[in-house]
Amino acid sequence: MKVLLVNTNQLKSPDPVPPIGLLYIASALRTDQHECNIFDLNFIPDFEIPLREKIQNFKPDVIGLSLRNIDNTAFPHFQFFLPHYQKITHICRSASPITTLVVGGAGFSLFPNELLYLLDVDYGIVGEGENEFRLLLKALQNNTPLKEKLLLHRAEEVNMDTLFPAWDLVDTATYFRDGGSLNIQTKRGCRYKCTYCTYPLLEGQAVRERDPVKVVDEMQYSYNKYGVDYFFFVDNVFNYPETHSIAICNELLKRNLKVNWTAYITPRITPTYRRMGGSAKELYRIYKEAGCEAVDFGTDAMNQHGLNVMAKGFLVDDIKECSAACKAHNIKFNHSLIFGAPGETIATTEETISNIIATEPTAVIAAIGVRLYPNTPIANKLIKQGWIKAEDITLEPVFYVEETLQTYLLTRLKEISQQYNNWVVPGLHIKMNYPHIFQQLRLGGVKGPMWRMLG
Ligand code: B12
Ligand code: SF4
Repeated sequence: MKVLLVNTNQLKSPDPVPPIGLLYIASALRTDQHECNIFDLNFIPDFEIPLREKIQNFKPDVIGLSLRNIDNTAFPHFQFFLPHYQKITHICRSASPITTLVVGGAGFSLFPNELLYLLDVDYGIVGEGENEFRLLLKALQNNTPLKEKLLLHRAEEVNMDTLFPAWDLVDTATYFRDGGSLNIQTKRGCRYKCTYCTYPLLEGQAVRERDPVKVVDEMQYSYNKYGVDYFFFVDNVFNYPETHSIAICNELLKRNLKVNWTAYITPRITPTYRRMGGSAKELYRIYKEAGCEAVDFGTDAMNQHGLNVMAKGFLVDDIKECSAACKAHNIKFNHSLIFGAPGETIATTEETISNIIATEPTAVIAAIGVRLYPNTPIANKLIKQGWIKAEDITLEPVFYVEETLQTYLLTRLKEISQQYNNWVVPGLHIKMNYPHIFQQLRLGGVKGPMWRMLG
């Protein structure tokens, strides 16, 4: 079958993101000899006529739309992408009314019922698309279209060792130049249960690892073919389990692959790793040796009350230990924070601010309020407490900001970010909204996450 996969994402902040999910799907579809093309809106700002022409010329049997972002989760000035998706589905439908339209992606998977209702499409696939999309195409090929419109990821588990993105279908070299890194996934799933977080919902709680050799094969391929020497590990938590991340580092070192990388890290050391004689200092030493240049800590708060409320499962001392280990090994680090969680007060807020400053981070990215998503523990609790109704947690972003703190946070975070050059507040558009400067820096060869430049 002829399949046109559309990357609908045009958001360039903080960086243009290559549609790696679509590329995994394309390579899975190719194993069944389907002919795949990718239409990438990231490179076609004014897409209406080109998309129409692409559909009319390629004549796909199926169009797969990847919906990544619903909004940019920035309170109070957020962007909302539903109208953009409605425009795209309308173009696809009118360009070829007989083509089957399928949607999927992280954004879709968070709000499948609402989006199926609001978008004129034939099928929606929730969760990982590799197997389910293949099954759907088989059914369409056999003229046995599936009865249900919403397909949950219920096919057998994706075999992590068969993953290999079809990088040849997008402009990988430009993505690397403009984004400063190339994405790669080493595992799926997150075993933690932070109260607000959607990642375990999207990828499950069981951690499924890729063979470290295959991970480094993929890195080697991108290095050889496109000159990629900076990677972004898109795992929810790269350092869980530590042993898997270390195995990847060892493989990089064995091959002497001279690349840098960055990742999302949880600031803690597991008891298992400690029992093996490990420590933060040792872990970050290995990371550094294997090319780790910058890590993004999912810290959220740095007072014990806030950490408990968000069920982070680590202590203020863990954050101190991991930050100090980064400093010791000259790894740049960012603390991502969420201010205004339930029960936070001025005192706990100030405690977080002073503790974070004391770790001497390269950067701090501060969010105001907790974006609520269906089925997360925090949303369920707030519904139970009567703060919000389940039906009000919908596509259009709702943020929980502790009521007594709203005005305080807006003023205080603005003040802090003026005082400290390395504090970024996306919701207030502070130090985030300079696309032209970012582009110049990238063209000048700056790699890695942009927050790196702040310290
Ligand atoms: C890593 C990451 C980042 C990194 C990306 C680095 C990079 N170079 O790639 C950074 C830090 C830059 C980032 C930024 C942002 N992110 Co982000 N990010 C993630 C994360 C953790 C993983 C994304 C990923 O690569 N997954 C791996 C790939 C393989 O999975 P996938 O793309 O989802 O694809 C699979 C399925 O979705 C499905 N699928 C995908 N497309 C399609 C299409 C069809 C037709 C089908 C059937 C299936 C299908 O199959 C794929 C393979 O299994 C997710 C959370 C998560 N766990 O998913 C958030 C997530 C995608 N991000 C999110 C957001 C909001 C953002 C930002 C807007 C935040 C901000 N304010 O800056 C920006 C936007 C950036 C941009 N330009 O678009 C949200 C999106 C939902 C929402 N609320 O709108 C998520 C889901 C997190 C959340 N809050 O829940 N992000
Ligand atoms: S915040 Fe990080 S550690 Fe916590 S559940 Fe989400 S992905 Fe897992």
